[in-house]
Amino acid sequence: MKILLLQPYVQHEISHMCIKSIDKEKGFFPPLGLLYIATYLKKHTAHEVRVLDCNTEHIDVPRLETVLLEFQPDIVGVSTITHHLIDAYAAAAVIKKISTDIITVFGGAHASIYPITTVENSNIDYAIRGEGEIVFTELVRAIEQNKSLAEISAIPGIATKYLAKRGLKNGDIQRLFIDDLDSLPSPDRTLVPYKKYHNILSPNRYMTTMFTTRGCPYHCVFCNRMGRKVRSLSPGKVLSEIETLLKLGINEIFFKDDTFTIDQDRVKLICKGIIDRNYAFTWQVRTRADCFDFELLSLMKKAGCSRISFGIESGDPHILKMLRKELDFELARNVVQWCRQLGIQTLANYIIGCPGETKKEIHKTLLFAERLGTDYALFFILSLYPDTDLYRQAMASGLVPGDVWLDFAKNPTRAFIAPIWNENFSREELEEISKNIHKRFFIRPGLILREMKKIESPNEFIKKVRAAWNLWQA
Ligand code: B12
Ligand code: SF4
Repeated sequence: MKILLLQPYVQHEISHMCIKSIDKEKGFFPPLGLLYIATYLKKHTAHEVRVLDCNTEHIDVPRLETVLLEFQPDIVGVSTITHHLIDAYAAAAVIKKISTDIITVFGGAHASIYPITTVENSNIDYAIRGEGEIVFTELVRAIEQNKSLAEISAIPGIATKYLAKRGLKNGDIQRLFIDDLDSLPSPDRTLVPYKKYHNILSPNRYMTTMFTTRGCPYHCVFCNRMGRKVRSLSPGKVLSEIETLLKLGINEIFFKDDTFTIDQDRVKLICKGIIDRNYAFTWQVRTRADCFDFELLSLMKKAGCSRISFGIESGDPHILKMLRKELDFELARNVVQWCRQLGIQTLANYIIGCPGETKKEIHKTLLFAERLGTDYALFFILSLYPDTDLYRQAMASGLVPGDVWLDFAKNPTRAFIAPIWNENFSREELEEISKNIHKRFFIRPGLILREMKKIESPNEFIKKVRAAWNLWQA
């Protein structure tokens, strides 16, 4: 059979939690979830598998129709987050317009929250809840073997119209996690034009993303992540994936794990491996500021780590407590200082518009950010994502009028506005505050001078000037 796995072209993202001027220049990351699934399928079956990232390849709906007519897939898997649902549904509609025989399967963060609601859409046959490598392969096998809808509906992790008609709810579908990550083949980046991916923070390099763990054990109330249980690739498997990437000419890796340094001993082994094997590339990680010691940081620097991104969230301890972030400010200050000493760049993410927050607390966050002195800082407006504790609190308190995300999942319209915690500020006020904070943080003579010194190429210079100009005009 022919299987197409696609990431739809995004034209109607429903909300931006960061100001658009920065968003515009940020670049694209490869569709890692689809690459994992495609590589697994190719290893375990003989089907013809293609991955299409419509965004980097500029394939809008009319062009998708042409691609579908040419490739003639039997099954199309679509990956989507809730925020891109309008475009994902448009892709499903065009697939079924070409032929109702093409089987459509949805997966990703959205289908994992709303599997039954997803299959209630007439253009979608199946939705997978959770990690898709094994279960999608099982589904493909079941389709190949002409299994009945009732038989397919008995496979854990799959939502079907059969189950929807029998009244099952979204939460009734089992959410699957893969325990042994080493059993998965490393995602084959050559299935997409991997040299086209770029990011404002690495404008002149061949970059890619990588995951060495899945899941996060912390309990931040605003977050929806890949499960609480942390599962890790062994250091050996991480190193062999890195080696493959280097052979492809990739020279920058963004480790996108929720908390890369959650197991410090494992990271030390990875760093020692990179150093011993003389792998030459730069890399950056996302993690918490309290999962470090100086020895680990020094080793990371020696192994090529160039930037660390932390979720600090707030400069006010009461707000942090309410967010259940449990972050030690003192440790965060130490880590940023160690990074400066070692020459590792730092990026801190903050959130404004939290429950109970007034201008006083926001000002405290800004002052904290300035004093902390990370190289970059982003101030996001708190968005109440579906399936998070904070969203449930907002519904229970009446701040959000009912389950607006579920309504959107059933009937996505462009008029939908993602809910925020608007107890003390309107959306417009928060957008204005966010703009002003970014301007104050970024448009400082000291920071501009420092940025100029870091520029390595004319291309990088143009991108940074353009982003700064957009920010100035915002
Ligand atoms: C990296 C990342 C980003 C990156 C890159 C996104 C990209 N396009 O690749 C950046 C920083 C750009 C980003 C931006 C945003 N992101 Co983001 N991001 C993530 C993150 C941390 C990891 C995603 C990832 O690559 N995972 C690794 C792969 C292996 O896992 P996966 O993609 O989930 O795929 C697995 C399964 O989902 C499933 N699967 C996936 N697709 C398919 C398809 C089929 C057919 C099947 C069967 C299965 C399947 O199988 C895969 C393998 O196991 C997740 C949080 C998390 N930890 O998951 C949030 C997350 C996906 N992002 C989220 C959001 C909301 C956004 C933004 C809208 C935020 C904003 N507006 O400010 C933007 C959208 C921008 C954009 N154009 O994509 C939400 C989505 C929530 C939801 N309800 O859908 C998440 C879950 C985080 C959260 N806060 O809750 N993001
Ligand atoms: S915000 Fe970060 S630390 Fe908190 S639960 Fe989510 S992934 Fe974990």
